[in-house]
Amino acid sequence: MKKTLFALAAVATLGSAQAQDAGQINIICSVQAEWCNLIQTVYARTTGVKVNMSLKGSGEALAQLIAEKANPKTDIWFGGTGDPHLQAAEQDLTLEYKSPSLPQLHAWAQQQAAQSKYKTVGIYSGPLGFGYNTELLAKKKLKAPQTWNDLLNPAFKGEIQVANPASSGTAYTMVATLVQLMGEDKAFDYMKKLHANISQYTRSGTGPIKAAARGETTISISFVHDGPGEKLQGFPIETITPSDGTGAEIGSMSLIKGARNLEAAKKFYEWALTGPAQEIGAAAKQFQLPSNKTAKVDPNVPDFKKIKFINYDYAKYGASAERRRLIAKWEKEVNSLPR
Ligand code: S7P
Repeated sequence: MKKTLFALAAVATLGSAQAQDAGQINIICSVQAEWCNLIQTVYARTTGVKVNMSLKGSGEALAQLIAEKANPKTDIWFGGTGDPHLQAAEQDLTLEYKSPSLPQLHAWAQQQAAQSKYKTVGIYSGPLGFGYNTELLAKKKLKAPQTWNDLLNPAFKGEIQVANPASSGTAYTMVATLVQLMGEDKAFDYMKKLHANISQYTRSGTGPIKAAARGETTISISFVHDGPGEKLQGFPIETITPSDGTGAEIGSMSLIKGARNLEAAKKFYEWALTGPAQEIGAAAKQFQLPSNKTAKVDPNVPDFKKIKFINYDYAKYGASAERRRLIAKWEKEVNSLPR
């Protein structure tokens, strides 16, 4: 770890003059703790800036930003699914900022910025799919699910976990993906049937794959980039993306309107868009695809070329009214059903 920190500090792009410019920034960090902690350490050691980090999933982060709108305590929101970042932009919670580094980013990351009128930007992407515990499947003599319909197998009753879309950006990505893949009526019929096989709707989107890795559930609906990190810890977990098609998140970053440490936050924002800073994800065993085209892509990052993606409409499904409508419908027509 010491070696990694040293190497990362050496490649960080800010100079030593800035390193003496002590200040602070308040970040809500919506990736996993290992990545947040490594960013905090590397950035503070490289620049001298004190990084106050609060860890929250995407849905919870948006709720906090709405709650503190009149008196923002956050300067920057790093990571988390793109839809809530687009809603924050629409609700005027985030600041318009056009980074000079935009041309270095993949088209999907630039598109996220343009769609929000430059009030957010893509920092990584990751596909939605399934995690499964190989030992539990073998014990139950069951095959790994290949398609969305495979999850309806009655043998999986009580064996699947997914998060609750009201609190989780990951689960909202699933709802929006199914609606786009199947059409709204069929997607809701599907989710009603799936409900019978769900043991628990968790609060956070990363909970289900951790539960599958630890043998607490057989299958999770999750971002598949969260699988290799669990596997590297020795857990019997594999991931797959449905062969009939899936969606992907555009993990995003936003500057907060009314930020108290705006200049420091902008410097962090620029740093976070660089290739070396984006490689910190893989160093922390988090395997999303970096948005900066120059960042090295770790072999554990899912191979996007092998995945069948839907043409996800980020503008439509990132709109507050559409998200509210779909979540209310899910609560009423799906979550209220007995299991
Ligand atoms: O870091 C893993 C990851 O899956 O978690 C992020 C996000 O916080 C999930 O939020 P929810 O709890 O609201 O689902 C993702 O952006 C990221 O890829």
